[in-house]
Parts: sequence; C-alpha cells; structure tokens
Amino acid sequence: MTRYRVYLSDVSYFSGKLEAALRAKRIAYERVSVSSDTLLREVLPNTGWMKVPAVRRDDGQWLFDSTPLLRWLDAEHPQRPLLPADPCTAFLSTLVEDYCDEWQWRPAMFWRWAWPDNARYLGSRLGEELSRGTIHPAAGMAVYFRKRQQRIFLRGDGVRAQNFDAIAALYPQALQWLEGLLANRRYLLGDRPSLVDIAWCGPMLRHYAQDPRPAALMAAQAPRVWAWVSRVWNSGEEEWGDGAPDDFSDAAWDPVFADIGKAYLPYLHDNAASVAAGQKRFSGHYGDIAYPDLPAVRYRARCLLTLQRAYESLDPVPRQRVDQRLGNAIVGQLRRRSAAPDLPLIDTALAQARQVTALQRLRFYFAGTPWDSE
Ligand SMILES: N[C@@H](CCC(=O)N[C@@H](CS)C(=O)NCC(=O)O)C(=O)O
Repeated sequence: MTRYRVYLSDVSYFSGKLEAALRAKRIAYERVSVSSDTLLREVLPNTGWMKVPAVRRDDGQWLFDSTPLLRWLDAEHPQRPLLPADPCTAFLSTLVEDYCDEWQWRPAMFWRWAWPDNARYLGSRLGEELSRGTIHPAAGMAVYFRKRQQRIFLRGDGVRAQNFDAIAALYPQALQWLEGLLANRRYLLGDRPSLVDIAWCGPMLRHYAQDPRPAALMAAQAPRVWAWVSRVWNSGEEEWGDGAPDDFSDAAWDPVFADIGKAYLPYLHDNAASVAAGQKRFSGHYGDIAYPDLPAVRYRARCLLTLQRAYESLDPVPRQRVDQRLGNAIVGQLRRRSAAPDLPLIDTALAQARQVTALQRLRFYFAGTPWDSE
C-alpha cells in the first residue's frame, strides 16, 4: 500500500511539478484525478484550498502547496534529495523556484488560453476531467472553464491587446534560456535533477510540452528542452551520483536572474504594497511590459516575505556568495522591507481542516475558487 494519495489534475501546472518530484525521488503514490465534486467535498474542507495538488497521507493528514511540500518530502524521504545541500545554491534554487511558480505562471496560462484552438482543446480536457462522476455535462463544463480561465488569468491578469505579443514572447525567451543551460549539461544544475528542474517543470511540462500549440514550438525551436522535460519525468529510472549540483556560476543563468531582478521582485514589492493598502488591483511595468489592473495577491505577498526570511537566515559566508552572484540591484530588493511584513510565512505543508459553510460551498460551486483564497 502506498502512503500517499495525490489529488491532482492531468493538465495542472503544479500537479505536474509535484509528480515530477515524486517520480524523481522514487516515492510511490496513488493518483486521484479530481472532479469538481472531489475538489469541493474533499480537497477544500481538508486543506482550506480548492487547488491541486493536495496529498492525503495514509494516517489521514493532508498536505498541500507544492513549494513547502517539496521541502517536506525531502526531509521525510532523504534519499535522492532535490534541495541542494550548499546553503548558497539552496537559496538561489528557492528564488528560481518561486519565480517559476509565480512569474512564469502568466505566460503559461497565456499560451494555454489565448488562442481559440488551444483553449478549446484544453477546455474540453478540463471539462471531461472535472465533470467525471458529477451531474454536470462535460461539454458545459468545458465552456465554463475556458471562459473562466480566460476571464481570471488573461483579462484579469493584465493581458490586453497592447501587451499580447510581448507576453507571448516570454515563452520562446524562456526556451532560449533553458536551451543555453542544457547545451552543457543533462539537467539544469548538472547530471542529476534538483529543485530547479522540478520548478521549471511547472510551466514546461503540463503547459508547454503537452498543450498542442506550445508543444509544437518547443519541438521545433528547443529540442534540448523537449528532451529534458522527458528526462526529468523519467529520472526515477536513473541512478544518481553523489556529486553536488552546479553553483549557478554559469553565465547561462544570468538572464534568469536578470528577469527576477527587473520584473519579478519589483512586481512582488508592488503587489505587497497593494495588499498592505487593502487595494484589490494595481498596475505596473515589469520587465518592459505594461500590465494594467493586476490582482493584488495575498499569497504572493507571503512569497516575498518567505524569500526575504530565507535570505536573512543565511550565514554571512553563503550570504556573501549569494550577494556576489546576484549583484546589488537584486540584493537591494531582497533586503528592502516589504510593505506587508506581518503576513504568515509559507513554511508548512501540513494542512488544517476548515469548516466550510453551506453558503460558501454553494458560492464556490458556482463561482469557482477565488484566485487567492485563504
Ligand atoms: N501554490 C500552489 C498553487 C496550486 C494551484 O494554483 N493549482 C491550480 C492548478 S495548477 C489550481 O488548482 N487551481 C484551481 C483554480 O484555479 O480554481 C502550489 O504550488 O501547489
């Protein structure tokens, strides 16, 4: 019997990320594809979130949120560790992971939902998955989810005709970065997978490599990335050496850190300021793209604090190495006090059950999960 039941969706960004990690670490698990009913009746009351992936351990404890979950798994199953042991490399990996989760999300949603052909196909897949075993017809759910995702994650996430091409270009740009890194190594930090491979699997696996439109582009323009995605997925079959991962000194990492400094961290600070001010929406320029009317996301204000706490907790020597690698412009933003300093850190994967009222259940059922439910 396996210890873990993983509630997931076959097309989900973060489910793919977690599954890649479980497979790499050779941790057995049972897959449970969610429907709208299981999300509402099992995942929501047990985790407080209507999101996947969520894990139910055989003793009844639930775990959720891929970021703390990966750390929990590495501590619980120390074989084939994903987190680098060196504190400087570990911190830089954490920074890249957060960036992949939160800032690569928009272009990944864009490539899935912005073009009608791809959007119709994914809508059908989601409709089929989420209606299974429920009273809802798959075709109706398909249309509902396509429109809902477009409303929340395109229009509702700053995508407009004026920035359409610039946002589209973020995906081929990321392909170029990874092609550069993979020119000299099988995985992003050497000859076995580590946290950054798993993190980049968020956008690259379930969206870019498996959605028809971006997959065609990946195969044509980035064959090394195409091969790497499968390699990570299949890495449970490989024996890993004990060698330490690379230390991010390769200049091929420069454009990733540059984007973190120029776009992601300024965005995180503005988002935290909006959360602190109680604003629901804000606009900004990040990485030369103008984004109007972005949602203020409380979870991401917690991401900023969590990154800052990890940075402050570094001992002087690794912190100096981090400072040297990132440079003043980025380090200044890690040190600059967040405008929302009192939120809880993202530091545990252990879920607590939540009472869901009949009214909330009804609301979630019809309106879907809020972008940022707490
Ligand atoms: N921070 C969470 C994010 C999980 C998440 O956003 N999952 C998406 C699927 S990839 C979801 O379930 N969304 C539900 C919705 O949008 O209603 C994690 O890392 O696990």
